[in-house]
Amino acid sequence: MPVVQPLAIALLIIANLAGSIGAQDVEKLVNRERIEARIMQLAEFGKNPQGGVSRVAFSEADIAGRAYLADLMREAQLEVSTDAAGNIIGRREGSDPSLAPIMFGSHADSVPEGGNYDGPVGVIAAIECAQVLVEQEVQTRHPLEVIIFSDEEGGLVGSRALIGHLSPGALKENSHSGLAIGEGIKAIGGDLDGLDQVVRKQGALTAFLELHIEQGAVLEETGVDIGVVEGIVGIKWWDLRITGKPNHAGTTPMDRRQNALLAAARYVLAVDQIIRSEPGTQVGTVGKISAEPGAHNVIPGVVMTSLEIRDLSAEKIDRLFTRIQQAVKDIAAETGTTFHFDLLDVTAVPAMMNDRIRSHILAAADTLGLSTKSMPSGAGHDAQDLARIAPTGMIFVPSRGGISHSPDEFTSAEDMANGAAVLLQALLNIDRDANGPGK
Ligand code: HGY
Ligand code: MN
Ligand code: MN
Repeated sequence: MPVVQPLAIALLIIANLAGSIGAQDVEKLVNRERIEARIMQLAEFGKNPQGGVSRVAFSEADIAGRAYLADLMREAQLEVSTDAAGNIIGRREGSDPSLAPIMFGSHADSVPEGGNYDGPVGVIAAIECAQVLVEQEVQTRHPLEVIIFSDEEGGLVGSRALIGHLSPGALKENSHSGLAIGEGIKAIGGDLDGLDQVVRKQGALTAFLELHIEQGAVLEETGVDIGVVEGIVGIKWWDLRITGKPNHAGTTPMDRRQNALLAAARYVLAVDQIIRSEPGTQVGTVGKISAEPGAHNVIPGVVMTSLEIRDLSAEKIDRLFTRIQQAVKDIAAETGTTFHFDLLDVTAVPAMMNDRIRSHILAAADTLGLSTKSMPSGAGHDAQDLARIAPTGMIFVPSRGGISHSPDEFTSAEDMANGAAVLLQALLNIDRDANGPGK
């Protein structure tokens, strides 16, 4: 994979900066070593002995990691604040206060037993961009806002609050930390009474950019440096309770059981079969399951499990769910059980990225001599919320082996530096785009 040498990155960005702002000093630009060191330092917060991290939202590790990142923001001379939803925002004024800010960032919370790069690459790179601009004494026209969204992994909580879609019901949903989301927001310095102050309306931002690891294998397998995201899938989550009848495992004949776990097994197979039965890139997952009372000699009376369906089309998600509901009706009748789905209020709608922003990202990568591929995102991201109020773009860098949400998640320092350089170049392009979204 062609690795653009830091010096080449520096020279190319300098040419840009110099063209618009003045002579610059080479080695201070996108600093690959600094990015890697900061990723590794952040990885210490919630570190797992087997590798990777469990820095789940609202945990002590999350709180400590957020404090570390806020300090890095201050080092980059950003004005740091935490909004009522717990989003951390580092702001830097532009030369034209009449312009709406360019916002860029990602999340720092992880899934349980996750990796060190999902979220942090976008956050550390965003801070790096701010730091480079300060070091180069470059002031953009637009104000800049670096953002660390709260609880991305628990349902895009911080970004949904920012667009005014965090419902009271969502605040009651449980988070991986064990706290209800509302309690978690308070634990990280948010204020539930101030959530309406968090909301940004259409037009409040010139653009939003997010750098993120691909979390898939396309870039690595095609040898491409940068992914330019076309659209982000919609995601729906359900909890499912399957109720049968607990009974003695020794004295209950096989044909007289109402076995909730047998029904669950058939449900899992049905989901897989239905999701695979249609052409397209949809995915469906049963990720959680527990059987009660959970004893060798008791026929399970209750199973608590889950369902997640993702696709670029919201209509297709609903159609597939309807088919699954039909299938479970038959399973319930044949096993003497009942199924109850509960749609969680933490779903995300599909979002297409902004063409003009995508063209700035493509031009940025081209300026830096990096190869690009336009592609959908199978993972959900805060960018899909921001796309509902601002022209939005996403930049992907390769994930080794396409692995993510795992201790084996890895992205090389070179790829992280490439991503940060494209992020910086793209935001400079947007800043100078006189006919752009923010003028
Ligand atoms: O689940 C996702 O797609 C994202 O990593 N939150
Ligand atoms: Mn994730
Ligand atoms: Mn992520």
